[in-house]
Formats: sequence, structure tokens, C-alpha cells
Amino acid sequence: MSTETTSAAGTTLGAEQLGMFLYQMLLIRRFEEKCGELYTKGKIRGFLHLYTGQEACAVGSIATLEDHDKIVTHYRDHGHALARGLDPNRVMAELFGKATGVSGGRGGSMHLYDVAKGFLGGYAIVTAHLPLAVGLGMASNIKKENFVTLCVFGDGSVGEGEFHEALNLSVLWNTPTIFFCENNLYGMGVPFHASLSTDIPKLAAAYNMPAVSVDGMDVVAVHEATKKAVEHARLGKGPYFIEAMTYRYRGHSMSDPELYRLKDEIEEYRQRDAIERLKTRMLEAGQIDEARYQELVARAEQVVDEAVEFSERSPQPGIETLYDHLYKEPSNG
Ligand SMILES: Cc1ncc(C[n+]2csc(CCOP(=O)(O)OP(=O)(O)O)c2C)c(N)n1
Ligand SMILES: [Mg+2]
Repeated sequence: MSTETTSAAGTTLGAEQLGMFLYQMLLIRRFEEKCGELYTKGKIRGFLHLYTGQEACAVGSIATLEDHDKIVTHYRDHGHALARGLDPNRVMAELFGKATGVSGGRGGSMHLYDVAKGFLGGYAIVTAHLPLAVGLGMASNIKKENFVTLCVFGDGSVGEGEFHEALNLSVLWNTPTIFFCENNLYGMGVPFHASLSTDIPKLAAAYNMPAVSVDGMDVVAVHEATKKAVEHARLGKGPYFIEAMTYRYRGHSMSDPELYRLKDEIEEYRQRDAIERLKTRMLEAGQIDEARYQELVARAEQVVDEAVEFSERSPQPGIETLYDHLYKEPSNG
């Protein structure tokens, strides 16, 4: 199976849809910036991996899904949750560890979850959710429910055994799975080229599924590519692989001193920023003006401020819930 690079040329998306993309990316950007601030103030604790720079991946891909479709993703999951329409108040409250959080304050940043939205996690173990996505695909086939699963993961997954097991079985079992690899060029501090000797779509195509590479800093290109993949899977043609080339502006997590890359490199990618690109494209096409853009910025800011206030005044989980969600009741002995 051959691989190709897709582009956004000739899109038919209108001003309303593009405006929605712009707003969602602004919301994610603001949300993540606020999370960074709150972490340094000690309001958010534990692990925190920010999605800043990668917004186009979540927004462009998730917009192609229907309500009954499913998403499983990795620990860098805030952007996917917001793009899927999870309540920003409850996402932020989860990061605060509050009872009103989407996972009842038990999951934190890496374990966002909302069954009603088909958002089935947030997984901290690299690649562990790829087999789950194949299992969901089997469920869709066996129960004839015709939902597709968008499975998001990083380039660091490609060297893991489960990656290969999942891709192979998804083809053999013809599951409606979209494997969506956010290649941000690093797995923690290891540059991608130091961990893989070939390119990712080539590897995926070797399992006999269509595999494409797309500019993950271009929300329209991501949308076009994922739309094709979803159509393919929904028609019963099996899995589809997308590599989205992207970049994270912040370190791997909040505790990353970033000694492995130069500031120039970050600047270079900021020049291709997905928000700026879409804004420029819409300005040039007369689909937005500066005043409208500023309205979207202000709305995103307000939603995030409200989410913080909601989280501040939410209660901690009660002590009586301490043993909830455990497989085994604690013994008295
Ligand atoms: C099985 C497993 N091995 C190692 C780790 C430690 N770890 C956490 S994140 C990470 C890097 C993953 O990089 P990538 O998949 O590219 O995602 P990114 O952080 O770049 O979004 C590693 C090695 C882990 N969580 N799980
Ligand atoms: Mg990576």
C-alpha cells in the first residue's frame, strides 16, 4: 500500500466552519496557557503535558466525527477533550482534582474521560490504548453499530510492540479505526530521527492499510485527511493511518528543562502557527475581520476564566469516596 502527503488545496469549508476551528484552537491555546500558570502556582499538581502548538491536530480531526463515534487518546489530552466538546469547567476541575471533574477528580490531566461524549480516555501508558481502539472497532463490527474510533498517539508509540500488534490485528479484523499519530518530533527529550530508521506512514502501510502524512499545523489539511479516513472506515473498508506533522511549543511536561532543543527551532515552528495561519487565510478570503477575531479571543479567555472560577469553588472528593472505583474492597486486617 503506498503512502502520500495530503494538502489542504481546494477546500470547500465555509466561513462558519473555519470560524469554529479558529475559536476551538484559541480556546485550547488559552486553556493550556492558563494551565501552565496554575501549575506554577501549585493549583494544578501531578503530571501536566501541554498541547500548545498542536491544536490543529485535535480540532481538524475531531470535527470529522459523529456523536456516536469514539476517541481514545494519550496523556496530552486536554485539546482533544475540548475539541470534542467536553465541558471546559469540568475538564479544568479535573486538573484541580475536584469532585466536579470529568473523572470525579480521580484522573487528573492524563485521564480525562466522558462516556456520554464517546471520549474514552486519556491514557498515561504510551501505546496502551492502541489495542483498546482495535477492541472498540471489533465491538462496532460485532454489534453492527457503525461507529469509528479515532485513536490518537505520539511518535513515541511507533517503537512499541503494541503499535505493531494493534495495526496488524486492525487490518486482519477489518476494524473501523483511524490511527492518528501526532508526530511532534520528540518523545520526551529524544528526537524522532534518533529512534526510528524509516518514516512512519511507510511502516503503517506495510501492514496493508492506507497511510498518509499531513501538515499537522494546518487545521484544514488535517480535516481533509481525517474526513477521508473516516469515510473509508465507516464504509467498512478497515483501518486508516494518518501521521500529522506537528510541534509542541512547551517542554514534554512541566518538569522538562528542555536541554535537547534550541530556542531557534521553537521560533521556526511558531512561524507556522496553526492559529495565525487560519486567521490569515480567513482575513485574506474576507471571511473574518480583526474585530471578529478579537471577539473570539475574548470569548476563549472568558470561558477559561470561568472554568478556573468553577474549579476553585468546587469541592474536593469526599473522604467517603476514597475506596470507590477499586477492584477490591480494602480488608480490615
Ligand atoms: C510504556 C511506557 N513507556 C515509557 C513511558 C514514559 N513516557 C511518558 S511520555 C513518553 C514519551 C512519548 O512520546 P510521544 O509518544 O512522542 O508523545 P508526546 O509526548 O511527544 O506527545 C515516555 C517515554 C510511558 N508512559 N509508558
Ligand atoms: Mg512526540
